[in-house]
Amino acid sequence: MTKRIRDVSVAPVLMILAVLLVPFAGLKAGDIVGTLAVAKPDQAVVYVETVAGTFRAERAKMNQQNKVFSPYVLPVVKGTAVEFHNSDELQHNVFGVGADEFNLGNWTKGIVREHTFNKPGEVSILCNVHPEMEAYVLVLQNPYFSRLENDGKFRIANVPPGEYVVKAWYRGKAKKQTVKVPATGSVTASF
Ligand SMILES: [Cu+2]
Repeated sequence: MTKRIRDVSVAPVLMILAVLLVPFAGLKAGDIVGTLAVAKPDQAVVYVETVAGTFRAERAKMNQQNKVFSPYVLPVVKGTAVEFHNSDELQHNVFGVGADEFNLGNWTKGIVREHTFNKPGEVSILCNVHPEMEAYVLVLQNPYFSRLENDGKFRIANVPPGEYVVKAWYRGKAKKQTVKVPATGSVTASF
């Protein structure tokens, strides 16, 4: 009789503990940090190749100004609609080759056209009016990517714990390595 009373009184406490602790189990995540020694840090992206799950695509923007695409490389999650802006007093064109092929035609200042990137991979962005213009859209599976600070440092934050292939992309070439992300803290990827 005494035993039964004790069991009954403990059960609700255990249930409350379980309810409190379970959500925190899903919040465990670590960071992937490192440095990429490249001449132009704004032309690099470091990203995790594949992470379990499906991820929401945000909208993104690429500009054309002074006959230069900006940014030089735009990482996006698959399904992202990218707006292409023309900020110059002349005609530009936008076409893509590589993982996705399209041509948005030519247009003048103030007009915005867009393309939705549904095919994963690297897409070269070019302008057939100005052959010297070049940029890239990297269509990625997940939002775990990072640009570089001016000193080459990167941090991919809040990655679910596990083993991943990390790629360091720079001006059309990529190096890769495998890292094990801890439940808390960070792991360094040395390229
Ligand atoms: Cu142009």
